[in-house]
Amino acid sequence: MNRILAELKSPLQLHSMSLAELSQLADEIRNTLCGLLSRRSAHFASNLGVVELCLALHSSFDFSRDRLIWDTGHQIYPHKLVTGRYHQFDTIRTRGGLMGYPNPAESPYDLFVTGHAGCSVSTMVGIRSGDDLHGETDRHAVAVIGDGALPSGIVFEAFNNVAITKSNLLVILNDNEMSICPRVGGLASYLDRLRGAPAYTGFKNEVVNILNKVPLLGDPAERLLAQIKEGVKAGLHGGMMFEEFGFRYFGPIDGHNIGLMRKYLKMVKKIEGPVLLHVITRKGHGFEPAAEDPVFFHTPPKFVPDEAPQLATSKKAARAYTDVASEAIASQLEKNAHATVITAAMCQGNKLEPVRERFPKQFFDVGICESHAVAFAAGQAKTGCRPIVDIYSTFLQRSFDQIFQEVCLQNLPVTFMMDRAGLTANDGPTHHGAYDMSYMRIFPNMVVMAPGDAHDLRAMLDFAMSHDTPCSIRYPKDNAIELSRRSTPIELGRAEILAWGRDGMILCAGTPLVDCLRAAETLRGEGIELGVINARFVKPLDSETISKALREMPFVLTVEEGALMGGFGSAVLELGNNARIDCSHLSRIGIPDRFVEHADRSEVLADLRLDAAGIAGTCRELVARFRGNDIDSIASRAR
Ligand SMILES: Cc1ncc(C[n+]2csc(CCOP(=O)(O)OP(=O)(O)O)c2C)c(N)n1
Repeated sequence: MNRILAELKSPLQLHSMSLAELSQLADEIRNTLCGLLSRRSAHFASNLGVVELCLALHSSFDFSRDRLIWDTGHQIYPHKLVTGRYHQFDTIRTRGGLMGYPNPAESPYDLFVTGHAGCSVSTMVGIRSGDDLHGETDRHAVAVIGDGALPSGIVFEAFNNVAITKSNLLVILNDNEMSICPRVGGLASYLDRLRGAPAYTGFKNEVVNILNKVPLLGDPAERLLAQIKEGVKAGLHGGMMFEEFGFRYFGPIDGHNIGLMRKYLKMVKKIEGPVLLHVITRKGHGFEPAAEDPVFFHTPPKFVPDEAPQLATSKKAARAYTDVASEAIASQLEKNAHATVITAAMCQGNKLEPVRERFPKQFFDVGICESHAVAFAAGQAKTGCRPIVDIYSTFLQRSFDQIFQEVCLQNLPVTFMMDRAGLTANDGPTHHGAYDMSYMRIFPNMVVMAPGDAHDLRAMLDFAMSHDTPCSIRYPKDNAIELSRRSTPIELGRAEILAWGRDGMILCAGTPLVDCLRAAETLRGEGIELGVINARFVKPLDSETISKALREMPFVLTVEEGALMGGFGSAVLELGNNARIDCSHLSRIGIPDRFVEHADRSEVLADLRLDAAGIAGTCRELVARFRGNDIDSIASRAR
């Protein structure tokens, strides 16, 4: 029984709790997190790691007035539990239930919907500035950011700005030595050194004060002495890099010691100007299997914490498009020593671990730095490499400008593998890969492909690696399907006609293809003969086949698991318009112009009528509407 959590009405009650009570509350939060995992997959290790930090923060600040942002937001569960959402917690990540990320619609304690890493400091600098402008200078501003998110370029843009604003801002660096995988890069080494140093506390301040009393005089020997003095200070004071940006650095301190953190928070609250408090936590803390294997336990599948065997079987997930992509990438690296693969901290999500092991020289993890990943790939391509940028569709949005300038404008052969394209379901709107077809197809030189099945995915990567312009391939978070058919080879701008039909045509971009075929099958049983085309290319479109369908068919329905605004269906409309074909019989289904809430994938697809039943239903309606079309009206489309 979670005695304290069940009764907790407001996080302000934490202010009057004893350390023993807070520690009891920490246990109850961990129980609740473990309980959740026995019901569904969710973020786990990161949440276990911040339980004490969350309690220290809420027992030191009043976030009904003070400001708090958890960067990325995947570690928000303890915060949700103490801010009035314990009794709904069981609904998290389900349709109509709590979101797995911060959500202002749920609670005033959540300031922004977040899910993409790195923006917390910028946003908080802005909030600080706004509060100051409104004369609300008493409101504390706190951003909690992980060591994985820290290297994101935007964090340093914010730091650079802080050096000018010198605003009252507390950044808490939650250092657990992990991104999803172990962190990488120069900052990782720097933080490793800081972790090894004793906490930067008053004692060192005193030493620095003494050193400060050493006078600085003019002759070379004294200048040397001054340099030594600065060197000693730097050695004593590991957080110099942050101080260069205008922060007062404190730490590193134990992020599982609530009492200690409260002392520090009390102290730093009184400091004028920006402060960075470095706390050390352990991902998975309090549940040993998660602490031992935080990579697997970042978002583990549903399991029963007391029953290890279930966990072992749950590790064997069905074969997903991501697996197909990872194997296809491995085979490219094997064939071609100049082929490389670049991930932005998503080695695990992209299932690239076997690729990393087999091809260490051709594998590059650049950290959560998508913009850099793309510009880096452009640089490699310039030298004759064939880089494959393997990034989730939603995170690739970060690199929009590098796709434009560094890749497309130079016409460099970089291949983009856009994983999680479409509806990622339980993560919700921050993670749906809705926009990639719209944002990729606008750039000259870019080829945009949407495989209809696993076979297409492999063949498209083959095609891309021998094609001399930028290419992109999108595939969803779904089980891979291999359609049994005699498939035609991938040719630039050539669709695959699976059936021509009589009563209408389904024109599909990507993996909804199998549901289009199912829908056609159902309707065949009702005497309706539909054609199905696997478009394969969103750009360039197969203008010959599509124009023919637009001219000859009573209706054409485009199907895509992507935003309707600017997506595949829009491209077909543009094609029709360019060819002066009347497109009044063209309908489009896809992701509408609104943010789609989290739910199970099958629920979201059904809501948007993107499953087989929905596609069949839409086609039935279109048949009813357009069946009466006589030959004259069809012929008039050619004009
Ligand atoms: C822009 C962006 N890229 C990638 C991700 C995927 N992602 C989610 S959490 C995470 C690791 C974050 O590490 P850290 O900030 O250290 O937090 P921790 O989980 O270690 O607490 C990554 C890479 C993301 N959310 N946003």
